[in-house]
Amino acid sequence: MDRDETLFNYLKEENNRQNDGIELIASENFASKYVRALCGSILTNKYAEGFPGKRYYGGCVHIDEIENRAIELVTRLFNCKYACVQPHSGTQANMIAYYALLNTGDKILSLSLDEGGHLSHGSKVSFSSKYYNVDFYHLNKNGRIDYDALKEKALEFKPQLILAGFSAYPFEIDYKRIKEIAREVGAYFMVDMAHIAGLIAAKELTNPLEYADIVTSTTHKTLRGPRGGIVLTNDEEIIKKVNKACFPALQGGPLENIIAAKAECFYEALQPEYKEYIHQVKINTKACSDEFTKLGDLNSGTENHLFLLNTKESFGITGKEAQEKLEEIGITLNKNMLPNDTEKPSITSGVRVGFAAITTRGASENDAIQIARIIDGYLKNKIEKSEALIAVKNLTKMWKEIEEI
Ligand code: DSN
Repeated sequence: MDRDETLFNYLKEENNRQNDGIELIASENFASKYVRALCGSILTNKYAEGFPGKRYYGGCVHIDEIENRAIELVTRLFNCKYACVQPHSGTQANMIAYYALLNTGDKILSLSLDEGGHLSHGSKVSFSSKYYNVDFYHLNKNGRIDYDALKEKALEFKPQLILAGFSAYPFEIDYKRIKEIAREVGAYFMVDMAHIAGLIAAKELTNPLEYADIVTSTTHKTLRGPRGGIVLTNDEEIIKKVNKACFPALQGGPLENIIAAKAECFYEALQPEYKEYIHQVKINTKACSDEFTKLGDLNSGTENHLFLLNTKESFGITGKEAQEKLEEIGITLNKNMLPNDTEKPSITSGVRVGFAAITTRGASENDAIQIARIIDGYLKNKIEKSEALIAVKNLTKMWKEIEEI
């Protein structure tokens, strides 16, 4: 049987785009060829509803070995006792965590999307606000969590669950403080570490499992694995509820090809080279943010793998305009709401900049500085498009190539 050449041509074009561009989307990365091989492996052929040792299908002996290996590696990586590695995505992992711990209509206190939270943390367009009663805490004028106001809000709102862990928050989180507040109001403390899981694995940021009742994550951002989710905990009763929430309540057959790829990414994240990689991600992110500051461009600063750049103040254009203009020269990033943004989410006053992806390809601190200069020059109309395109090409041709399959 012939393959669909149209489809494979699209794949080739996308491969060229990934190799020729500067990828600054903070939630993206380039998974290893082993991770990608497992995603596309024969494991996709197998049905395995249930969990290791308790499946609804025969022939699961090797599937059980693979899923147990993923659990063993991820609990070692994050120094915790229990894991569910079946969630299909980060949003599914969050849905599973809520379903495990809450009843419909229970109260969740979280950070809103426009201040750095996530759709599944209670946005009005997400299931999370339809099935749960969500209120929000806020950032202070420096763009950091206002812990005193969070406490006040928790005492007044009396949530059953307090949620931390964000999509566009460039600073360390004081988990200890939030845990104390959660305990005071009798709430569960949940952390969605999707963005920073890799930095936690490499011990470059505090491990929330020391404080939280339940931790969710994706596996494809800084962790550099396949697209997917996980739920972790140190509580035996919670993992039982999580597994039941995952299957049969919310998901069907697990994607064992993806679970194998997750296991490979956990293995890779346990290696010394991964620690060096994450350390370099932090160095590159800070170097770029500092260079923008030197150039007079307003940005959030950073303590992790990302920062927010205020495009309105710095270049007189919205985040949407900046995103589109940079795409013309092969720089990909995303428009992002800034704290107290007056623009709509589809417009925004800034962009989010992250270094997990291109650091995997070998981008250095000097490259990160160079990238700030290209963006600044192009968005201030100080350099021509042709000149910017050459500068982008000169950088990307020095980096590791991403193979097509
Ligand atoms: N977590 C989002 C992001 O940061 O891009 C995607 O859901």
